[in-house]
Amino acid sequence: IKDGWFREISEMWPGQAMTLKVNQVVCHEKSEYQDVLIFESSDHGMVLVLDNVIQCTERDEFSYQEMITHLAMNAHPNPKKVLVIGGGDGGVLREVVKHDTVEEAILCDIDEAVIRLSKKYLPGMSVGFQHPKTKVHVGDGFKFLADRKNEFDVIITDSSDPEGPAESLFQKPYFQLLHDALKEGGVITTQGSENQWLHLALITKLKQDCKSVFPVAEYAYTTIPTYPSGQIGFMVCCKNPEVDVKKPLRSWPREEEEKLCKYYSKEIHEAAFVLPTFARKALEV
Ligand code: AAT
Repeated sequence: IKDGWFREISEMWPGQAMTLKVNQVVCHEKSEYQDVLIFESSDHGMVLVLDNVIQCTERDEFSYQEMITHLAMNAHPNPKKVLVIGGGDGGVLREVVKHDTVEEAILCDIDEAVIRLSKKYLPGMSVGFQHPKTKVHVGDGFKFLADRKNEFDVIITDSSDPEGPAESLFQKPYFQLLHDALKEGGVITTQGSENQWLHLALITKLKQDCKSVFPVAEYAYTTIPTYPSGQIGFMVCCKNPEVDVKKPLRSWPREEEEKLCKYYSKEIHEAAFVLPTFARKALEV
């Protein structure tokens, strides 16, 4: 923070940086795993920053949290048991429990500080932790998955970027663990290493790794002003080769959809997989 502005400078997006005006810093601490900063911004509400990377702002978090959740949930016919890896702010849990089919939603985040501070300063997201169907486990997502087999209908990896504690969550052995932890017909989404403007080569590799483990692996994206270049992508994969994850298997009636979601709709579910030509061609290989 310099002269009242936070700048998101990182080698992951060379030569560019999102800048937000700071009203006041509400907390700043070094946890066991990362530097945790929460500040109140002038126009984007509260902002959560880990190791100098913006994780969410109250103004636009719904785009990311809704899309990473409902792309997976609505590509499954009957998701009952759901796992969230990362997601310590609680926003993805908040979205998961919007589905009446859910019986149990477990969240595993590596950092208790993110969970504790989100409960204190990000009530609109951490409301997810209050739901009776949710359970929290503090620990590394990779290790948590290692002894889970054939257990979940949907697994959502809402992790930070590949540099830092989430590095292992972007590699092939992790996708194998995800695959094996799913029941038959299970679906996953993962944070897809930023976006097509910045990391096309990384995304291509990510998709290839997913394809070598899952019969169905597709890339989708959403727009979100406060993530680098205003977009972030997801890998959406399914264990059942017959399922087309691009088409929602389930959807809410329009009126309910509008009550539950501010960004997601059944139309945007399909549109999220339509890529501009340069990205589509790169990801075809
Ligand atoms: N919904 C907010 C968006 C995030 S949060 C990422 C979460 O992943 C953090 O709470 C962090 O503590 C957790 N995390 C990191 N590594 C691990 C791990 N190995 N196991 C479990 N949880 C982990 C993501 C924002 C994306 C930013 C885009 N630039």
